[in-house]
Amino acid sequence: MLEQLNRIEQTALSMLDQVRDEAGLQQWRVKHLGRSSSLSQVLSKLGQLPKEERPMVGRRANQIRQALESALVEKSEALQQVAIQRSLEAERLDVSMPGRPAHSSRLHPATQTLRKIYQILAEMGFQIYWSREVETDAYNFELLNMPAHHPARDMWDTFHTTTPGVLLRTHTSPGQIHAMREFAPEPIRVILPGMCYRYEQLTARSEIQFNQVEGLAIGKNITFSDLKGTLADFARRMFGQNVRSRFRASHFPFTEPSAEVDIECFVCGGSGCSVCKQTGWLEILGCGMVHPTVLRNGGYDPEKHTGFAFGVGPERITQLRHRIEDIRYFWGNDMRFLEQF
Ligand code: FA5
Repeated sequence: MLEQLNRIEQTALSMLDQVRDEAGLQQWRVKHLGRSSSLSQVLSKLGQLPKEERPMVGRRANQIRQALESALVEKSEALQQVAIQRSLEAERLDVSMPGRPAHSSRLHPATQTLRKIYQILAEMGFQIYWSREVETDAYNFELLNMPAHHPARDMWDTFHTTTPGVLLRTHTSPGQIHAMREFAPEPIRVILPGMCYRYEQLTARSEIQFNQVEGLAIGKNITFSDLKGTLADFARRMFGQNVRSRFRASHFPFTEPSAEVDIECFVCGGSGCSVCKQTGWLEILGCGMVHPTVLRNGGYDPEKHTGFAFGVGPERITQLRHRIEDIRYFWGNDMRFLEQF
C-alpha cells in the first residue's frame, strides 16, 4: 500500500512539473487532489485495511496530500510570476520616450486683432454694441443716406436673400442706426464689431466674408479733430509709435466730410510695391462726420448733435501686423498658417 502511495505522489509531482498555465493547474488539482483522485480512493479504503497498517498508511497518505497541496501553491505562484514577467516584457513602459503632446488651442489671428481693437477702444471709453448680420435694405442703405438706385450702392456688391429687402450686411454701418435709435437723444460712444459679406472678386486683400469694427461717437460739440485724434491715437497704439499713418479725403454717403486712413506699406516701407499698388500706403479704415440725414434717421437733431464714425477692417490690420501677404489664408484652415500665431 505504501508503495502505491509513493507512486501516486511521484506521478502527481511529475505531472505538475509539466503544467504550463492556470487552466492546466485546475485540471491537475481535480485529478490529483479531487474526490475521485487515486489519493482520495486510498484514504476512503483505509477502513478495509488490517488494523495495524491503518495508522501508518493514513499518516503517509496525509503527508502526501499536504505535500501535493503545497506543491500546488508553489506552482501557482511560479505561474503567476511567469505571467507577470511576460506582461512586463510585452507591455514594457519606456519612460525615456517623449510624451504625447497635449493639443493647445489658440485664437485665430483675426480674433487676436479684434480683441486688441476692443481693448484699445475700451480704454478710450467705447462700449461694445452687437448688431445683426442679416439686415434690411433700409438699414444697410436707405437710412444711411443711400436711397434705391443711388449710384453709391455700387461700392458694396451685395448678397441678397430670397426675401425681398433682406440682405447680408455689407458693412457694420447699419448698426449705427440701431444704436442711435436705442440711445437718442443721449450721447453715444460705441463700437460695433462683426462679420460683413460682399459679393467680391477674391484678391490678396479682399474676402467675401470679413470682420469690421464700426466706431460711433455722438454728442454735443464733437468735431473732426476728435475723430482725427482718436484714430491717430488708435493707429499708434495698434502699430507702434513710429508707424506713419495718413488721412485721405474720400466719400461715403453717410458721412460728411469723409476720409480714409492709410498705414505705410509693410512690404516696401513706403517706396511702392505690388501689395500697395505702388502707392506706398495701405488703407485700413473709412471714417467721417456723421451725415445730418443719418443723425436725423437715428433720432438726433443735427442742429444740436454732431458725431463721428469709422469702420476698421481687422483682417487688413492683421495682415499689416504680421506681414501676411494674402487675406485668403484667414479662411484656408491650413494648420501651417494658423500655428504661427
Ligand atoms: C465701409 O464699409 C464703411 N462702412 C466704413 C465707414 C464707417 C465709413 C463709418 C465712414 C463711417 P469700406 O468699404 O472702405 O467702408 O470698408 C472699410 C474697411 O473694411 C476697409 O478699409 C477694409 O479694411 C475693410 N474691408 C472692406 N472690404 C473688405 C474685404 N473684401 N475683405 C477684407 N476687408 C475689407
